[in-house]
Amino acid sequence: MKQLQNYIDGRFVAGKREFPDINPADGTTIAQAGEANGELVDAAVEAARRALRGEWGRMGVRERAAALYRVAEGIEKRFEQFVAAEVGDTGKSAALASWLDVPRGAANFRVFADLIKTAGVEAFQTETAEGREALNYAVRKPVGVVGIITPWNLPLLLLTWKTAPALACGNAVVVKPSEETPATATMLAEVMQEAGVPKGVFNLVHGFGPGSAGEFLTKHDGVNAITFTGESKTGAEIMKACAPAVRPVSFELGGKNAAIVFADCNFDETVNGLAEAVFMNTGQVCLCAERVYVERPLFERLVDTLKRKAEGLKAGWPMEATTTLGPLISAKHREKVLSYYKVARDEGATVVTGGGVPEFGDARDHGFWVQPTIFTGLAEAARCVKEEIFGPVCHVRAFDTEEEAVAMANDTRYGLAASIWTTELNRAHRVARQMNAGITWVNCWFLRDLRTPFGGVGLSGIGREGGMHSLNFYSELNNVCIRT
Ligand code: NAD
Ligand code: 6OD
Repeated sequence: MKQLQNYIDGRFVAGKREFPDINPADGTTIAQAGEANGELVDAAVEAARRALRGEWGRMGVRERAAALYRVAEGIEKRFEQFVAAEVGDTGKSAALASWLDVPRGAANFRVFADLIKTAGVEAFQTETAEGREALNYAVRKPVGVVGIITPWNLPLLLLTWKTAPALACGNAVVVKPSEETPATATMLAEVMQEAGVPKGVFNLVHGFGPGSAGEFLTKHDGVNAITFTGESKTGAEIMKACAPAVRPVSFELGGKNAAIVFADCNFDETVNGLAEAVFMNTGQVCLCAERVYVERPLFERLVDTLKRKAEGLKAGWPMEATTTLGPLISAKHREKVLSYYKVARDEGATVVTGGGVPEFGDARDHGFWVQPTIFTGLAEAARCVKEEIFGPVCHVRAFDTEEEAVAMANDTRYGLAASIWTTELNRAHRVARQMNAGITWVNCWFLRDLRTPFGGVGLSGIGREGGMHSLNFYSELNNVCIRT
């Protein structure tokens, strides 16, 4: 059985206890990962601190950027292996991992290497009261050791989304991937080693959250900042852990995202876009639309067409080219999603399609599959309209006026992403500006430019990453004021 080890100070280190890495497509154990205890987390943080004082700390921007380009190339050289590892851990289709997860893993390193080479700093010429002049300019310095904690839904994409800018800014990192998906993080450590990234710069600890590597990292005195992607309630726990040392945090958390469809939309493009927004990655993308509001004249046609799209998804083995739907990540997560399917029915929903578990008659029956599901008929206060489910499911509701649609879309404690589907330009701008969200897409969904601000409001997060926003979180600015 394959062993997935921690990576500390440039060496692979076995864990103190092992836990299974399970393939969600059929429930089989595909590897054993070694959990890092407190001692190993201490060793990882100390290695990172030493790296800051060593060769890495003295390296100029161009040399650091060159290391990041080598890491991007290293991912691309092992493209198929990364795809296979991501597919094994998540059950997502190889087609999706090849199109989204692995290319983004490499792109994250390239984009932030490019950016750090060209990033400017603020400078001001200041006139003093007595008529002299001062020159102010900011110096960008690394924050220090950054703890990076990531979830299981887009494992490589989300880990590299934080690791790349942190390293670009000259920090050393200790990363803790989800216990559900340890494989591509371990391969990334191999790539770091092959790319000649100095020892201690990138450290990997495997394990869980509370009472394990995740908690040890967030409470560690040697860590200067924590960046986290995951559930909102985990974010709250991490914030408490970081409070005593006033450790800065960047949080990308959950969502209960709305899509607003106006009757003047391009229907085919909209339904295709919605099918992606609801069902991509089996609905396990924080940006997925779980609430769809449709202008009344289009309601029945849209529900009917989206139903046919859902029923046309092919829940297949991940490596089959025709597969368009994977399983959920774990038995526990499936229980959660199925409990919401039940809650929806108890709350009076009409089940347009799905609502249960598919039967295959083969080993997939031991995996964690659910049917793609569409509900209608729920009150806006219903739990399934308010709470994040994180599965292949949405509720569709009709609206009569733009004001009503905006009010319902914004009636949430989350505020990550929204999408608006219309061909009326003025309406697109007007509605987009009113969205209580960090990201609003018009006539598209999850269309990314990595230089743009990414994050959410309310329960969806704290701060923004992306482009200069990432560089600003992963660096400290020291303003130098020189009187001339
Ligand atoms: P999770 O919060 O359960 O776990 C995320 C990570 O945090 C894991 O590595 C886990 O081991 C660790 N962790 C858990 N408890 C911890 C603790 N007390 N201290 C330190 N670490 C701890 O999330 P998940 O189930 O892995 O991921 C799904 C969630 O992530 C969904 O809510 C989804 O919306 C959210 N998400 C948000 C974004 C975004 O960009 N906003 C992106 C992806 C996923
Ligand atoms: O595209 C990204 O940079 C990003 N952070 C996506 C998050 C997706 C959530 O599941």
